[in-house]
Amino acid sequence: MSKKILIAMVHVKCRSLHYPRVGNIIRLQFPDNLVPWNSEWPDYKPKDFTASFVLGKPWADQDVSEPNFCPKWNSIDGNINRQSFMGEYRVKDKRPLNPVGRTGLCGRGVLGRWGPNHAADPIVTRWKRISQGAMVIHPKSKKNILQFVAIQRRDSGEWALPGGMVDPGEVVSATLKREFLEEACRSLENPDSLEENNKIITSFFDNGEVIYTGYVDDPRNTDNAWMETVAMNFHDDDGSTIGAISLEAGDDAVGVCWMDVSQELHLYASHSDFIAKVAAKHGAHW
Ligand code: RP5
Repeated sequence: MSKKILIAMVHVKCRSLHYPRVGNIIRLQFPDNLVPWNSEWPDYKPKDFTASFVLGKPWADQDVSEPNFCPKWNSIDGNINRQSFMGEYRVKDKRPLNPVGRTGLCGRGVLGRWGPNHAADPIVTRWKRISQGAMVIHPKSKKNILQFVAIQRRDSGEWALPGGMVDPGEVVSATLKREFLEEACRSLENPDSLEENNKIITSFFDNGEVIYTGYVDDPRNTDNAWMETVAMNFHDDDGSTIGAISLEAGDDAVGVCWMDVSQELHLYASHSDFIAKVAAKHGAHW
């Protein structure tokens, strides 16, 4: 019988020295072997940080010390999903523990929810073609080149998928479509062509395939708050629908483009891993 080898996930981007978006918050630095909670580190005492702009926001939880804050961990809590794709997470001293392990910072950082913060990432793809319509073949791999819609994030300047947070009570399919329109396709909201565009988009977003569900190695993660996502691929094989529309950045995006898929990509958080899966699924150049 073949033995199953389990490789523990080690997060990297959420252990960088400087915590993002806020000045001068430093994470404790440590080697990979100390990431899992079951690695002995009795003196582990990272900085406790929750950004002041998070407090009191309608999209954020209250502090765990508030007597009237009684979240139902590991459950659907009213219209907030506090379940993790990673299984049941532990709660210590009233705070959920990051299922991957230590990050060198506790509190919520800039994230709104204690525990999982759920997002959705649309991976919209088409084949790269020359203007006459023929597909472009990569000279080395001899495989067709896939392109996906990438946005440039306003907060870090990094290129990323046009994903976003799932609103309380929102179904993931609605988040995927909403975030794509807000961040990459502002032009489709033009009132003159809204009805026609809505038809194209609705049928396009009806046919997606789940690529990944789970933890995201997001630079904002902490020991007590982390990102999880559902990444879905929506593919325009002949480039005639979404593949033909003009992109326009909006909301939290300052740039948008059709980006060639290859292993040279350096994207935000774990997004390159999702793109690698999509390339393999389509047998595209990587
Ligand atoms: C990432 O953060 C997810 O994969 C998703 O792309 C994104 C959601 O956060 P915002 O873009 O709304 O900040 O972890």
